[in-house]
Amino acid sequence: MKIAVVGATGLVGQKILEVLTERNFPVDELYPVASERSKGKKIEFRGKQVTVIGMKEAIELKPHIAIFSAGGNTSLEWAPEFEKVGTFVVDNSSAWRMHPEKKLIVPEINASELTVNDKIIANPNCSTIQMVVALAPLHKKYGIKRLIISTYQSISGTGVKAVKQLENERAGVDGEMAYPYPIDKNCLPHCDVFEENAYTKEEMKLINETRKILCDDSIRITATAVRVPVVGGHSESVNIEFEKDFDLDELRAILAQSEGIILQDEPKKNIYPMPRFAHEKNEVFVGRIRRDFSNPNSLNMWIVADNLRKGAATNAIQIAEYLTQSGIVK
Ligand code: A2P
Ligand code: 11C
Repeated sequence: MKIAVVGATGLVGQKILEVLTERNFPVDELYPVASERSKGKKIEFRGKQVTVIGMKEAIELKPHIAIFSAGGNTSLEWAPEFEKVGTFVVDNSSAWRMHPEKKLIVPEINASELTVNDKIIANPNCSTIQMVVALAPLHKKYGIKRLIISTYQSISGTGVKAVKQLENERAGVDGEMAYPYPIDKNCLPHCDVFEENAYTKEEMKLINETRKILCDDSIRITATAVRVPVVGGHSESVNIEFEKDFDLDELRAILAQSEGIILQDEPKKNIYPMPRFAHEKNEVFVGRIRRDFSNPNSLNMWIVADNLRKGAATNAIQIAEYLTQSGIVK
């Protein structure tokens, strides 16, 4: 396979190269693409130095699959150009996620919807991916009526600039700020920009993308997304109201048997999901599962995953794996 990684010098791009190697993805030729200012730079892939090329050059090379992680505007402009030469694009940005004709894919849930006609495939937002992996099997069994979500999102979701801000703050030096306030010893109820309705874009992604992936616009969802001084790994407190009542042991068993989920739910032994534990893992960790005694058919759970892996690189590569293994990409 000829694989282009667009945004190869970025945080997610670098993770994509790492995960391609770890999962032994069949890459015969790798085309790392970045902005004009990075053209000619060398990056390492599978122990070899590979030269970063520009977008036009990559399109001429007609890769089988291009995995994009270079921002929404880059995807809007360039994904259709790759499509024209027959490349399948797996896009990590928000550009195509809510497009009515583009599919929003989490392989454990809906990869089987993909066909040869899906040339631009959207990878959901990191906080959505980890949550729907846990929700989908429960929705199937008990029917989700309403979700109340609070997130505790790490700074690597913002990018290199935010990681640098925290390092500078901890070292006591001045530098460029990714956030309007210090992030060390702080929590910002502010992920991505505010919209007219007083929710942030991140909160609206959780609402809209979840409904699209679970194919159910009737689910009522509300969310508060918070940035915390954790370098990697997003955590989420999710309150779920179901249509049907549930047996907690049965519900736990469903989660434990579901693909991509690791149940960590032994609170008496202090076993519950945490970003430190989820770091560099591809699975979604679920715990603190307990009945919400204030409302019928309801429970609370705590969901954690590595946002650069399952939230971005791993999910995108699982989509690429499905494309090759199903014979959609030949
Ligand atoms: P570059 O390193 O040349 O700026 P991050 O989100 O971690 O900042 O990474 C963004 C990635 O997207 C980087 O690899 C960046 O390349 C790349 N990128 C940004 N703008 C463009 C563009 N117009 N065309 C191609 N790649 C881009
Ligand atoms: C964050 N979820 O943690 C974001 C990062 O729409 O793909 C990814 C933004 C996106 O801030």
